Amino acid sequence: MSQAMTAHLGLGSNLGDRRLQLEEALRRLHRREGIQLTRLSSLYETAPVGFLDQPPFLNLCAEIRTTLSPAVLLRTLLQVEQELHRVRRVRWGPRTIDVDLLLYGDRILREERLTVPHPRMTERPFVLIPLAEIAGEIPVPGTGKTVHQWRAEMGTPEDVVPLPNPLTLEQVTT
Ligand code: PH2
Ligand code: MG
Ligand code: MG
Repeated sequence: MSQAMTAHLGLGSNLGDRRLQLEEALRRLHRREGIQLTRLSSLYETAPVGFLDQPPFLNLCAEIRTTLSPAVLLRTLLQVEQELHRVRRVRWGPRTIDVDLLLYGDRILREERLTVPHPRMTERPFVLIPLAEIAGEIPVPGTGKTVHQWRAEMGTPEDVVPLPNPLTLEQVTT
C-alpha cells in the first residue's frame, strides 16, 4: 500500500437536487477503498462562471486522505460522477455533479488528462473561497502563493454566498 496523501477536491452542481447530489457524491467517495474524507468547507451558492446562461451552482471543497495515485483518484472521481448519472452537453455548461481534483499534496502534474494544481483554480472564486476555509495555509504548487494569498487577491465577490446549513462531515461519513 502506498503512503497516504492529502488531496483537495472541488465539487459543484447546478441541475436537479443540487445539495442531495453533492451529499451523495461525498458519501460515495468516502466509501471507496483508499479515500477518506477529512474536512469539508461550507456550502456556497455561486453565480455561473464561463458559460453564463445557466442556473446557479452549489459548490464546496473537500479535503481527503488517499492512498490512490493521482491517475486512479481521477478515474474514481469520474466513476462517481457517472454513478450519479452526470450529464454534460456544453463545456462549462450545466451539470448534475462535477468533482474536480484541485490539489494532490505538493505535486505538479501536467498530463494530457490530468493537470494538478487544477489550471483554473486560482482564478475562480467558487473554488478559492471554500478552499481557503479548509486549506488557507497550503502553498499552491508552482505559484509561489498560498491558497489564502490567492483568495485575498480576489477581494470579496458578492455572488458567492454561504448557505446557513452546510453539509457536515458527520452527515456524509456515517
Ligand atoms: N464549474 C464550471 C464552470 N462554471 N461556475 C460555478 N459557479 N461553479 C462551478 O462549479 C462551475 C462554474 C466548470 O466545471
Ligand atoms: Mg469543474
Ligand atoms: Mg470536472
